[in-house]
Amino acid sequence: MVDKKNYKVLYDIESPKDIRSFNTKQLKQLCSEIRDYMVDVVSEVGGHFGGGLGTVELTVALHKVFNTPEDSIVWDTGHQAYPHKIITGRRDKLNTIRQFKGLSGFLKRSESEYDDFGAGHATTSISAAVGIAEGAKQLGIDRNVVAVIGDGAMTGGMAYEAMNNAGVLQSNVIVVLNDNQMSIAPNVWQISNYFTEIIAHPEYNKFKGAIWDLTGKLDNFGDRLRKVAGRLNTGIKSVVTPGMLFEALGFRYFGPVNGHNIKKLVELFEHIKPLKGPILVHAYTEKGKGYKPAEDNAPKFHGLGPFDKITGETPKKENAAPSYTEIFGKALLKIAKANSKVVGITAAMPDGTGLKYLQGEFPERFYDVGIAEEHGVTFAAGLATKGIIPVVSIYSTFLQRAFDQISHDVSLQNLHVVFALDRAGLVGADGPTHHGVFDLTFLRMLPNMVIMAPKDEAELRNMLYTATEYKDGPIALRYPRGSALGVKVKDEFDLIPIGKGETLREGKDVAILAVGNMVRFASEAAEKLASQGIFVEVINMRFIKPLDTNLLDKIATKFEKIITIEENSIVGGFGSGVLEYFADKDYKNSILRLGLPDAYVEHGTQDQLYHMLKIDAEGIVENVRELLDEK
Ligand SMILES: Cc1ncc(C[n+]2csc(CCOP(=O)(O)OP(=O)(O)O)c2C)c(N)n1
Repeated sequence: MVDKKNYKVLYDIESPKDIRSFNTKQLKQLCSEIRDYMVDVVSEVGGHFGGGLGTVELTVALHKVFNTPEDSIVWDTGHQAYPHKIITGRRDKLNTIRQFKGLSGFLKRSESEYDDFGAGHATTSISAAVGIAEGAKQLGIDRNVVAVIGDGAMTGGMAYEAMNNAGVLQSNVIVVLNDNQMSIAPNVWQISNYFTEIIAHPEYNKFKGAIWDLTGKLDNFGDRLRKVAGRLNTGIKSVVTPGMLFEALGFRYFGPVNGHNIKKLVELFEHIKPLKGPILVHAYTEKGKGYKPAEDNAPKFHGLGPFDKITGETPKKENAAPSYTEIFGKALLKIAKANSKVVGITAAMPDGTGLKYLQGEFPERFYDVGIAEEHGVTFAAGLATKGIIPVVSIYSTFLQRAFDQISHDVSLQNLHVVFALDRAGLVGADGPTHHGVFDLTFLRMLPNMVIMAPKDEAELRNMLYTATEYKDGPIALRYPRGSALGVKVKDEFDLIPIGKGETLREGKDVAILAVGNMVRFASEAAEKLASQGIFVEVINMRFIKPLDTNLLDKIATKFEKIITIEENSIVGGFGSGVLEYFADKDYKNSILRLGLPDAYVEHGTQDQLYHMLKIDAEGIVENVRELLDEK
């Protein structure tokens, strides 16, 4: 519970303008109160946490020094922007974060004029900031533009594409590298080893004072040092200027700086504010800073549900069935034990994808490529050319990044790569940036691709096994976020015949062709409708591609009215595939496609969203009755 009495300055802040006159003591007080407020609120409602605790001083210093919102701050990914939300007029709504109709968990342009650029996916900030800076240049406006990017996000290639471009253009962008050495899991950023080596180097420590001077007061000395450094060989030079890598890309490097020293940060930002051209500020921070349980367990506190404020303990879920992720991860391990060709690839999500089980037992057959989905896919394609069976486990929403790699490197060459798309469908609180609702569409258009969606965890295991055994080309399975259904799972695996659906329930009035998670809702709806005298045939199609055309032919003759249902955009997805087949065959049945609309769906719980979109059991009942004109 938030008790206003505990706060001396926080409630005086309605916008960043209110902190511009603060002295260091007041700024420190504000930082401490922002942390307390985050603990108070997030412990009650859940949300992203550790990243925000690590950016408190950076946030306050940036909003103090820069004239936001005229100046721009672009936060990468956006999960670390809770302090930013708190001081940009959203303090009192923070307790609605990630809830239906509440604040977004990420950045959102429509939410605040201080959110210069929407985010949710990683590694977009520098590109967007360069665009904003060049936009200002085009319009003849003088504007400072800052991108704040984590070391995790720096494992994504787009950061380097953007820096290269900024260097070529000599754009007025300031990139703040928020380096806490963590992604969600420990980061796999090779460059951080380079920094660690330099910073531990005795020569660097000899020059350290001068390096810091480069960032501020003794600038002339800094320039002289640079000239000296310029004459040294590369190895020694990098010791004197640890940011040589960034300098090679055309950036001036400042740092490393302690990202929790508000006084130093303010001085530094004041100093660089008038400078022109691309600048990189390297700040070391600690994820979870100031809240012991989060400092001690950064992965857990990256994002979580409500927790005990004093102990950091999260309540145990009672009797919940295991998640699809866990079922997948354990099944993959079992398959890998029997088939030494199978390896797993994750893009920075070993826990989130369940690959941690494989990692634990076969670390040499587990690859964390960083937040580099594009590379991960082409890397898998390379492995597949040598007969390795890569299982690429990426959330549906993040796989969007790698579309060309799936097409050009995998499908076109018809390589046996297994795509395991976790979090497919509506993900709930993370909202539109994270809903995985386009994969059926973007995979279905690709030649050679097989696409499956299990109705429950038993089928998920069998589909994964089938995918690893299938040798003919790329094959994908997609499954939802959250707990599985709790059905009985037998230990050994069964092969599922490719392109074969199954009839789960016979009916006579209407047929529902369902895939994945929607099969259970269709079955529940059929049960309800039966008690109302309406008899629905329920078919688990299993395969979005290839479609079971024998089954479709039979359905076309047996039923006049057919419903397709999928947890994907109805544009170009499973229902579209059925429609195309019916059109090609000149079948005249009437087909109603249920699924997600051609619009970005907001955040809320999964159940709220299913209900809103009328694709839960109740919604299907309504749809069927309307279709049969019996309402
Ligand atoms: C393209 C993409 N892949 C994966 C993710 C999932 N994800 C969210 S935050 C995060 C780690 C980010 O690490 P970093 O940038 O260092 O920020 P920190 O949390 O450490 O502050 C990951 C992998 C994502 N948001 N976007």
